[in-house]
Amino acid sequence: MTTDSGTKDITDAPSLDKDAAGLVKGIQRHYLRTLGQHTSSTSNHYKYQALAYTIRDHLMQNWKNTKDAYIEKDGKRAYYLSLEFLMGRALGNAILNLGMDDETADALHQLGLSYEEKIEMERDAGLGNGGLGRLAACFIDSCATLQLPVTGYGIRYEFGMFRQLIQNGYQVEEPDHWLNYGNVWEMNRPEYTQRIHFGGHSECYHDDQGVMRCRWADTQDVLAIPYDTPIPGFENGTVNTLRLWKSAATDEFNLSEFNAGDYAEAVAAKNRAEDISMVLYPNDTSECGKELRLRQQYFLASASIKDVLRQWTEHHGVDFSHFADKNCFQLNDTHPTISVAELMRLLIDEYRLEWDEAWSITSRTMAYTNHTLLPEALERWPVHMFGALLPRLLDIIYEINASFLTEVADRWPGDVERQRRMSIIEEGDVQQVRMAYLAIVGSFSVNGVAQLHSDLLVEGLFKDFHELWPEKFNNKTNGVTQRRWMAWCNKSLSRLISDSIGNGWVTDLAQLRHLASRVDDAGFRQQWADCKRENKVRLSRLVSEKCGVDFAPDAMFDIQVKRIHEYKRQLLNVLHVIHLYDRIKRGDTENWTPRCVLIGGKAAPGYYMAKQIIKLVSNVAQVVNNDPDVGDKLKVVFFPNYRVSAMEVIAPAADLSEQISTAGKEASGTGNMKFMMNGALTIGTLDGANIEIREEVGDENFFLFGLNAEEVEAMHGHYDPNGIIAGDEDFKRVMTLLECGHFSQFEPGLFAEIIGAIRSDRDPWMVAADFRSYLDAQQRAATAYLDQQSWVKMSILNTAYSGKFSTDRTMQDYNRDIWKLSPIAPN
Ligand code: 62N
Repeated sequence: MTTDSGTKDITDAPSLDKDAAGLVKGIQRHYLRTLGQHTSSTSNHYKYQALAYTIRDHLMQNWKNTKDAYIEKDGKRAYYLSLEFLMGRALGNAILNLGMDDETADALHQLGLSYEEKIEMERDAGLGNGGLGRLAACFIDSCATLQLPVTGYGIRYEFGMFRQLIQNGYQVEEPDHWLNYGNVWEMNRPEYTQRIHFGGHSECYHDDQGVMRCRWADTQDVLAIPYDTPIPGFENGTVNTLRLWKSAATDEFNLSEFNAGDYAEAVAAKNRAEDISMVLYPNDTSECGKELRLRQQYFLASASIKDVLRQWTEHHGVDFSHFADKNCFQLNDTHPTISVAELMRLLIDEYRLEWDEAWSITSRTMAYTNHTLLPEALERWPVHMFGALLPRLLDIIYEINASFLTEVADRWPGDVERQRRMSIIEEGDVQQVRMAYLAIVGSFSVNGVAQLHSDLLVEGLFKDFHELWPEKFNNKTNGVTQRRWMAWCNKSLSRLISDSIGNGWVTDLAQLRHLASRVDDAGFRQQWADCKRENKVRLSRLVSEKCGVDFAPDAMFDIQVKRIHEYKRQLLNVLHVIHLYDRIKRGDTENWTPRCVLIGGKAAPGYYMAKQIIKLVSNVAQVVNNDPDVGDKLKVVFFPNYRVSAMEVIAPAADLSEQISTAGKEASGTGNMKFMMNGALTIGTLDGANIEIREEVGDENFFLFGLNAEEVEAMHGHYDPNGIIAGDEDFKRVMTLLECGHFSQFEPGLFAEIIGAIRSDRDPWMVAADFRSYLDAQQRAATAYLDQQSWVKMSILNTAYSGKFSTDRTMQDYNRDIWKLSPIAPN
């Protein structure tokens, strides 16, 4: 386009050809001109990069159009604040969402390159621990597909989740320097840098109008530099943004030290600033209490809120009267909850609003999602640490608490015990800031992530708050994105499904229910079984490569992958494996169902018991896999370095999904949904979203066992594991094998703590209580598997009834009840 003055518009880039020929040209151009590669024989990595740049080119115009449309429509917007975004690989997802899969395959074929090899060159973006981080990634995928104006805000960790090696059966952690070879998907935006304060002190002063005000003085500042990643919707022209902040030293920070002549101290200070975004904390439950972690939380909160206020004032000036109608922050657990105090601080100290007005805005803008019922996982920060690092924010929290406790006192006059219980500040040897309580007080919405979890929250942990503000509390059952967890990772099944019911399920997962009527079609069942088998062959190759064990594709693939934690009860799984081994050794193998058991997941580096459990799985695997009596009846592996890209191979190949947490402990689970969607049957307790999965698929297509949450609670004080063991011949033999050192021949006493935990009447996870019922359910599953015709029917029905568990549905629920955004389509 040429303007009146005869100049050309710099934003008016020529459009690109989406066909294979266009892609070939793009790949060739980037290989030479962007990457400077001259010979076709150099490493695959440059070829991956050339492809990734080419695909990225196709996102850019849509990204710009989406931003323009959001600005032009000026609708309400939401921000997903999360310390974790477990994105995995981006290339395949972008290709899928652009609808360019066939063209890409064709282009790579023309260039004599392998599609799969290029995909595998990409490092996972592992900026999360587990379910909570992956949920954030699925959420922003669905928001883009639904054309909701939602931006993700997080931290650009230099080191993501550690790489897990297994050495001599033990977990060994290696740093994950995932940016080593560059990141094609991020765009550095230094022009939006923010300045973040730490330390110093708060002081009062009179402003130019003589009004008494507070400010935060003598701070040590750090810069927050944004890096944007495009988040494409499915074939809809929308590309949303994930904005991740990197920390950097300020110039004058260095300069003042430099002028004082202390060069070394200047460089060290620079390091301290850059520490903030250096590493993801690998704890998936209890908070570590480290000051650096609190720095990370404030860094994210402050940078993100300032970024939103910058955009607001650019378009609306300093009139905040409609801010709460136009903006909503969703807090992913308590990790970014300091946002409540930071928004207050900015409105009061920087924009000079009155307290009440600022509070009205803040508490109509924040919404909090809880992801755990474990009391030890609730974040608390020592007041002294808080005050030293964020003095002005501590002032504000005290003031929020004071007016909150007045409200409590008005509602329950004289109930000082209740005030003590509900206070944001916990009294005791060391005073602590209770972040969950700050989140509840500061938010208009508080939600759990599955119905049972939400019910238990208001009956237990948050009971007092529910009595005060029942209207705040709600449930939003989790989901997963079917684009990654079916359309991309299970292409053969996706094709079969689309051939059968059309491809509407890709954006409307409920349509899968139309598959239910196909279960009586023997031809369809055969095709379904063929897809599963093909996926099992693919997983077998991976297992053979990573574990050196051969999985026979006709055996039942029995899989538990998730973080290693006592409440998730990988131990119960191992006890069952030992029981199967024991049966084989005793010759009790009539009507045997061959099984391949795969267990994978990372342990928090400081979690001793979790690491012992990994060692136990490895040792049991060692014995079982090398016993000639066992042969193909049973194989067991500990799958190393479980992560998003591994799940893309594992979920499509699973027959049986292990969801065996102690009832009332797993908030939701989301792996359970990925397995169900891919046609696995669940063996599970009445916990988290398992309950809803069973409701959807029907009891006859689900292997239920174990105590329910109420029974678990009632059992405390009466639990007698040693009695249970003594009364159960199978259990006794399993314990004998463990206790005689059969799985620790050269390391006597190795599993003493594990044995002690199983036998302890204070075992909070009650492994022994569910042992018998678990074995029975496993036997039902094994028997069912022998009838392949009926198993395949159940498999189809699991997929057919998985429609509820799409994050498209979850995001529509958040939007209807909490965010209230209008979808905006770009031009
Ligand atoms: C999971 F830094 N939580 C739930 F210590 N937490 O366990 C699972 F503060 O049931 C849900 O399905 C899932 O969330 C999604 O709702 C989870 O993954 C963490 O990863 C985590 C990370 C850091 C911390 C605490 C918990 C800490």
